[in-house]
Amino acid sequence: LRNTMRGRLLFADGSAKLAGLDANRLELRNLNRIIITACGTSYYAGMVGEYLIEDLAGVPVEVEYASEFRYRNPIIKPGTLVFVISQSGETADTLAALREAQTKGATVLGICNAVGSTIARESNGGVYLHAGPEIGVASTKAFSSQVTVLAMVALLLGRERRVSAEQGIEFAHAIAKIPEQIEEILKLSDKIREIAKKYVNAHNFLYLGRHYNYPVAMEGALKLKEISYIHAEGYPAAEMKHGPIALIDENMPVVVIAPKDSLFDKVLSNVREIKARGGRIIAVTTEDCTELSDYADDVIYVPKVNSMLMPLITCVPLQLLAYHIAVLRGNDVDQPRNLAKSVTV
Ligand code: F1P
Repeated sequence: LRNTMRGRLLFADGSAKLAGLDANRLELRNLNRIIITACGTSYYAGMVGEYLIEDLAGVPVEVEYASEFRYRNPIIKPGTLVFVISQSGETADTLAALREAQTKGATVLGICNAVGSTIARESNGGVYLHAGPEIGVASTKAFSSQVTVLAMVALLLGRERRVSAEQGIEFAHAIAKIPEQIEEILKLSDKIREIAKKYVNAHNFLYLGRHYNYPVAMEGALKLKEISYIHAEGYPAAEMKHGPIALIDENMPVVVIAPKDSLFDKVLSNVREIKARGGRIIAVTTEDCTELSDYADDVIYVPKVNSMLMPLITCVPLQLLAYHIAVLRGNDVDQPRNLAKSVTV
């Protein structure tokens, strides 16, 4: 994450085509619509990107699974810019989406980790994450780096449209503080292991979040599925009433991402509903929250940051929770069964 943020993304990378955002200034200036397409964790990073770009720049964004994009007939008109996101740069569906978009005349910018990968080479431009190799199959630091790059894309687009210089500087400073704040969360690993011990035998988990933390809920659930083989679903907290609430009982832990922000009261009302149905709650909230300890069985406190950057913070305890549950279950977290590092077929 530090490398991604140190500005290396602004410089050309030898033979590689992903020369950074500055190299694509023209494409970024002229766009009127963005499509982001990716698979798995990269897709959830794309969802955060959608929120960021629409909030900061007011440009309409659609996010679509690359695994679907290739099978339908997406409308791409002049002024549509396509971003493909892939840690490995080799995911077959994402590569196919890239080619489909290019066939339709779109400029495609890649956000990739693997230097010289096929997606990096075939993209018309873009950004390398420089996050270092992902040792495990399940993406973790790639997610943080992808969201960081998307925050920078949003900031750049916003500065050219409606974000003032002061707001831009404040946002950039907030991004720069994130690595230290993540270091603080990593110190909670032992505490999260203790929490994990209580839930190691669960068969189903529900993850809930609102707004910027909805994609994090999806990503948290994916991490648990990938490495612990426990079924988990991520939902927007307000959707709970439209179905998943029927599942809630003492056997299904609910992970609620509930930072103390403008939506906190709404999430708290979800928490009360879960409690009233005997559900067990693991809450992730910010250090200034005093209310959740009355309802949640376990509370993980994280530093408070700008709501737009909260996914960079809240994803980490969820990664640690999935990691500890998986280790306690005796799983190989680096090589989970049935999963490939690059899904090339
Ligand atoms: C996409 C992805 C990862 C997941 C696993 C399988 O990969 O779904 O998010 O953790 O590794 O592939 P990529 O296109 O980002 O490399």
